[in-house]
Amino acid sequence: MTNSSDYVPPKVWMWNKANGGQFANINRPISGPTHDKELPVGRHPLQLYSLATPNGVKVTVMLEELLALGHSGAEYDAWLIKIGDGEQFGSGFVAVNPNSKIPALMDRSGPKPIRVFESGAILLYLAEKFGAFVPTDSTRAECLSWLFWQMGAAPYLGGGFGHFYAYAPAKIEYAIDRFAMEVKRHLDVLDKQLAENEYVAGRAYTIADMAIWPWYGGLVKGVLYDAGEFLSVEDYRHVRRWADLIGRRPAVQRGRMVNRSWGELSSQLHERHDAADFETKTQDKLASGNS
Ligand SMILES: N[C@@H](CCC(=O)N[C@@H](CS)C(=O)NCC(=O)O)C(=O)O
Repeated sequence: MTNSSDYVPPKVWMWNKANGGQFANINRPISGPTHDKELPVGRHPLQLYSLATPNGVKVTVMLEELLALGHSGAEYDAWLIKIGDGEQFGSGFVAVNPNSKIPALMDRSGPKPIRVFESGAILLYLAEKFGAFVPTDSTRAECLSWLFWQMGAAPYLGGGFGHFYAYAPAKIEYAIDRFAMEVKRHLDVLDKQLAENEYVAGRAYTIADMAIWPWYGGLVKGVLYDAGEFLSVEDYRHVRRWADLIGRRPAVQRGRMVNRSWGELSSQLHERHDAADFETKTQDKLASGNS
């Protein structure tokens, strides 16, 4: 790879497969499937194909919250998609999300399956389907504004800051500075909002909190990119107060475990097909033969 300071872009960009750093094996400039592979389908109305990254956790938290509220129609099978192995490029997955990214949801509760992709769209779809976690009063606009704020902001945090701070093959000061500045601005925006409001959109816990918490909650608790000290996250005390509040919710604690394939074995529930799986199917239990 050319040193960033020597690099002069050619007239026409060409795909150099060796250039992509940590994600070289999965990043491609073209869309569509690379191989034929049907997706599994379980017995529940909702089929989720995902991984416990922040975007994936948004949806599993929502599903666990809906179940905790008593919405049995939100029962779901969660299937693990190993994006590092390119499973998002299987033909079955691409049919659910042509953009080849987790999370992807298939709603099989009606006569015709409905596909939903993009985590924000999935949250809103489920909120409207079950009439929960999205306000119907004057605070609805606030909730949707923060939901879409997150969808626009997260690529700067993940694809920008996280990529250049944690994953890029070289530490490029310009890129890290640019995105650290933007991410700190995001944290300041949130901190001011949460100084005045218990939850992001006001008094009620909504899909805006579920969308923002896995990213910015993780960041202020120092678990994302190991960047807590670098970004002085202690300064954002209102975001930290809120991150703890959300993190204490039992449904959030369950949602974090679903489709998780790293960390403590007891925190990894690779697939979720039943509420009892949290007790019996985590990786520590499976390893000890207690399934
Ligand atoms: N805007 C999308 C982003 C989804 C996304 O970036 N997913 C990542 C994991 S967090 C992914 O599937 N990456 C696989 C790839 O890029 O090939 C959403 O919110 O659903």
